[in-house]
Amino acid sequence: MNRVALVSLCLLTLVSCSRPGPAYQKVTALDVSADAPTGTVLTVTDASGHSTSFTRGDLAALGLVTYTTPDPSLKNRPVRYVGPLLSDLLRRTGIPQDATLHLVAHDRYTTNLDLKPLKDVPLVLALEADGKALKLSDQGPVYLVFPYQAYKLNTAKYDSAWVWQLERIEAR
Ligand SMILES: Nc1nc2c(c(=O)[nH]1)N[C@H]1C(S)=C(S)[C@@H](COP(=O)(O)O)O[C@H]1N2
Ligand SMILES: [Mo]
Repeated sequence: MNRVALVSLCLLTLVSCSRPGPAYQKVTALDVSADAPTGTVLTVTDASGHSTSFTRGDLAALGLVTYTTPDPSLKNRPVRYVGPLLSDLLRRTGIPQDATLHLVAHDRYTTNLDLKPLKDVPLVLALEADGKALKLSDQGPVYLVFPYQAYKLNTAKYDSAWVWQLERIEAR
């Protein structure tokens, strides 16, 4: 076997044996457009009834990540979402990672989400889509998105948990 072939084979072996990287990348800053939503955008209530309010800046300060995932409400068009990990928001507010969350949207849509089967699946509280701040008029200011690009998730079960205009999270 010649040298090039041998090196290629070694590289291929390395790539196929290495563990997959995380399903997201870290991001340093949000889009700072002048019309980005201000004031409280999300209120989180723990199981004892204690509430914490978050502005867009508060949420960004949790740390930002991004991934590009097909969006089921947009005929699975790939969209690049940016926002904090839901897991980091839960850590900050003292809510267990395996809680059941009651999600409430501005349009009064509600749904319950059991996080137990989603351990280590990086759900993102998207604040930005394809480089633009999400506003109330386009699914924002907060949109809960799932890494469909990287995890085989039951869409019949989870499409309904992509809550847009998400205003409140209550731990049950
Ligand atoms: N705020 C809000 N989020 C929502 C909904 C809604 O009515 N309001 N519908 C849910 C449901 S049932 C589904 S299947 C997905 C996609 O909804 P769509 O098919 O109506 O676009 O969004 C979810 N998120
Ligand atoms: Mo739905």
